[in-house]
Amino acid sequence: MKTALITGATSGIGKATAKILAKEYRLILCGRRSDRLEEIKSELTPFTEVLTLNFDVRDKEAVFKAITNLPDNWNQLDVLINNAGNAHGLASFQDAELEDLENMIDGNVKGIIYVTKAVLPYMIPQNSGHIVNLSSIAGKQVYTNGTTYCASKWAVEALSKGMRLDLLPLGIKVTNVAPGAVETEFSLVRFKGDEEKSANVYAGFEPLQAEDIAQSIYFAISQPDHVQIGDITITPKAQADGTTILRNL
Ligand code: 8X3
Repeated sequence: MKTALITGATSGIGKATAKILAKEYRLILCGRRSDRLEEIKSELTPFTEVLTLNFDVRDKEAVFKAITNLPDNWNQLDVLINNAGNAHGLASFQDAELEDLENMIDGNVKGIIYVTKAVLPYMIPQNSGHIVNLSSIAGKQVYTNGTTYCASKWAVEALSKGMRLDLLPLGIKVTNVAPGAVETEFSLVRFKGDEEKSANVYAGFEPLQAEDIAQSIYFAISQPDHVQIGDITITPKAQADGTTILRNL
């Protein structure tokens, strides 16, 4: 049975992906919240073997310590889903808190770099593997008040393209997944717990659900070995791009 490692596995797209993959993969589920990791582990253990790793992708030492020292029976890694990442605030560049901007670069960009560098030593000797990076519609354009979130996702797009080039001779495939509006805790985190603001993001149209993205991830990693799905952009039917959403259709 193949093994998949998923970051940000305790909620949203990460959790939905873990549930779908549990049918076919052994799972290494990574997250910051140990109580939630234990919950999802008990939920999925009836279906597959689950190993949990508790770290924050922004913490370089913690990432390498956790992934470098996998137990012997977990040392084959077939799929990496770089899902962890967040938006912190939605404010003009001049008004945004520096700490929020740093958090997005640290989590969304450096997090992917750390986790992927830690995972590659398992994939390289196998001469195979598949990396899925979660970008965003914000990686395809820039919108007002989104400078650094968009910059972080543009960086993910570049990382996906660059990894695909560099890892080609090693037999490792790279898929970039760019969702639009997905109804998860994403907006609640972006608006620092403001439920009204968060609910307004998804008001008046049918947003995507985490499961919709998980299905696309599953599709990408389920292709025959000779097929590489490079990019998937997914929006709700009511959304044309990062800021064009038709409400009350
Ligand atoms: C999340 C989608 O449109 O808020 O990455 O940037 S959006």
